[in-house]
Amino acid sequence: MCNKCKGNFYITTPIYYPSAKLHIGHSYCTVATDAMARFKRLQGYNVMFLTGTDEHGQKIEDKAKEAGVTPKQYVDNIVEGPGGVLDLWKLMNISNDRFIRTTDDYHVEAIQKIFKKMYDNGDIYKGTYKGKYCKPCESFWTESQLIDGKCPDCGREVQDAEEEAYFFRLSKYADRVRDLLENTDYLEPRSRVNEMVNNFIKPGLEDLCVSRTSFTWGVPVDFDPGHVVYVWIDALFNYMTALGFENQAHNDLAEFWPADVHFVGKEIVRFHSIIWPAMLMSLDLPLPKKVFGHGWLNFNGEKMSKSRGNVVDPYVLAEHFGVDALRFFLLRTFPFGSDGNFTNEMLISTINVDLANDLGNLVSRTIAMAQKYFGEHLPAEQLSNPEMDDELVNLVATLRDRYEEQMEHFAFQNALAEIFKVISRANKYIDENAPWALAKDEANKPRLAKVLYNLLESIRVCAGLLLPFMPATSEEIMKRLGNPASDWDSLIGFGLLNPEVAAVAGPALFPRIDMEKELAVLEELSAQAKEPEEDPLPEPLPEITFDAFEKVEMTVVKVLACEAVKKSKKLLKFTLNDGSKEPRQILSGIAEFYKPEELVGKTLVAVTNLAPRKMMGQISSGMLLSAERGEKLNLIMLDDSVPAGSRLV
Ligand code: ME8
Repeated sequence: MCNKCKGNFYITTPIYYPSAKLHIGHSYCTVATDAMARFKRLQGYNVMFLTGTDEHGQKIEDKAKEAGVTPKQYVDNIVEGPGGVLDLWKLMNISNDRFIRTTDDYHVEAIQKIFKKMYDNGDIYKGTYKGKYCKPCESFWTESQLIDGKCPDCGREVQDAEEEAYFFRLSKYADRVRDLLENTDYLEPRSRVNEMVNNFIKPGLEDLCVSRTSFTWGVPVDFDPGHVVYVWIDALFNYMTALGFENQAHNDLAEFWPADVHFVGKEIVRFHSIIWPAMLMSLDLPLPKKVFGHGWLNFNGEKMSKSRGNVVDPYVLAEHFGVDALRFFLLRTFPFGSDGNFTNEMLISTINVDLANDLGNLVSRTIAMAQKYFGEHLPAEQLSNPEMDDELVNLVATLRDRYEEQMEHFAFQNALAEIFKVISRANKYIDENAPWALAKDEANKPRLAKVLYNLLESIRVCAGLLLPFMPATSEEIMKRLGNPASDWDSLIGFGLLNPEVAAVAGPALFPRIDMEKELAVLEELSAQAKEPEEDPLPEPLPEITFDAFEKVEMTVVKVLACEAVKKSKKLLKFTLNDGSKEPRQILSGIAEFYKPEELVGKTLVAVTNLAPRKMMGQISSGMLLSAERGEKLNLIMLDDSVPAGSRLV
């Protein structure tokens, strides 16, 4: 640790599973972690901020096979390729100190040693795995853990699985883990403790299957070829291998372990609050000080996913609205511990109200007035008026304490609310003091100078505290104020700014967005981004004999006339030439797919030996053949050269 530092602070994000490009929901946790890491640096801590990618497992192996590349090529592209994870974090201004890939050699070797250690101490043993496996989640479940027979995490189908496997004695640590959860602040928010204890510990913790033999893309168990280490063991230990645990690649364990906090999404709290501490207990290692389970972001009330065509692509959003605005929106709008609903309207209105109106206007109005009334810099002669000034001055002077209190509890939304209370108060202070009126009389100049100074000093403190959220904006505002002090010590109290401050104007920090226009653009992008979802294949029918098939008479027919059936939205009435002398009448429920006039003259296929039946009071003698999948329907149409009455065989 450096002499001047307040202490060490180690913070992590979940390492991302690169099975698909990241969406804005994924960025949420990393942006929050970045804000926390920057806050701690601002306070004067020596920070280690780790993020990375979790690259093993069957899902990756399957995806690579589908794409016709090796698993390593597949993950390399998503992690390091253009528009990949590393590019995204660069774009989002993520200030991680380290990036781990679980395919890094040092990590793989360390995981092998860790697995062997737990095998040697008796906490990993060999047995047979019988149970259920959720492939997308890479999770094993017992029958009793399933919800309605499906994966309790994602609700998808699970498969039967049976194989020789290694097990970790999770059951042995049940009491110690329960004590950790119930009697310490290890897991937050507190509501997640009850969820873990009631859903997983009380029903009885079973030993955990920690190796697989049905695929190969994982860390091999070096003393038993054919087995690969369960992906969650591999993944969880990244938090320590990245610091040098069981490897020589790094050497920061003594400085940074145990971690101060792991930020994780709510669905992986179970892994971090039950399995992770149990494994650390098994190896007699210090436990992380805290796990914080944040909520999920939905989009327009639905789960985020690329296939839904939501504009949740962080690249698109950042290009349209700017990185800082996006970072700000994520942390200003949603309480970190709860779920939130992302909408484009909310994003635009937050930018317009908080950033364009409140912050942006405060900065541009104040600097414009300072330049207009005083030119290069404010004069040293300034006149206070406690009655007018004290409320704003006190609010600014004590802002850092209120902000810090919220930040220490990861309450980003509340910390920002404190800053924006000051920004609103400062805007009101402009109206109360009406600098434009003061400027009319030369005698008021010292008072006018003080009013503008108070505003510029308020802006400096707010911009300094906004740094963890909007690093580029904070820097830009400081630049306009002539780069005054903005370290932690300078952000408490009032009056540190040089009275003769030389403020420089610049373009609008956040231009106002035309809501209607921008929503239309996003709508268009959303439609383009939509990856069509395949309709599921229909259920197969039971087998029939050839005899049964031969009994179906399929005849080529020509449409002589076609009209809608009155009072029916679905039915069309066809008059058909089936090759016989008499025209045949068939009613078909396809009105939503075809206009009657476009079918006249077409050559179709009908089942002609179906018993006639009455529909809407009219006789239908047979059925027209069509192809159906999902919502789509196409009549079977033949080349018009095929004569009516031909039989399909
Ligand atoms: O879980 N809103 O990786 P992952 C908020 N590899 N957070 C979301 C989200 C949303 N809509 N969608 C995803 C893994 N996340 C493991 C972690 S750590 C040892 C291993 C969050 O790529 C999710 O909650 O599936 C998780 O915290 C993170 O993105 C990574 O998810």
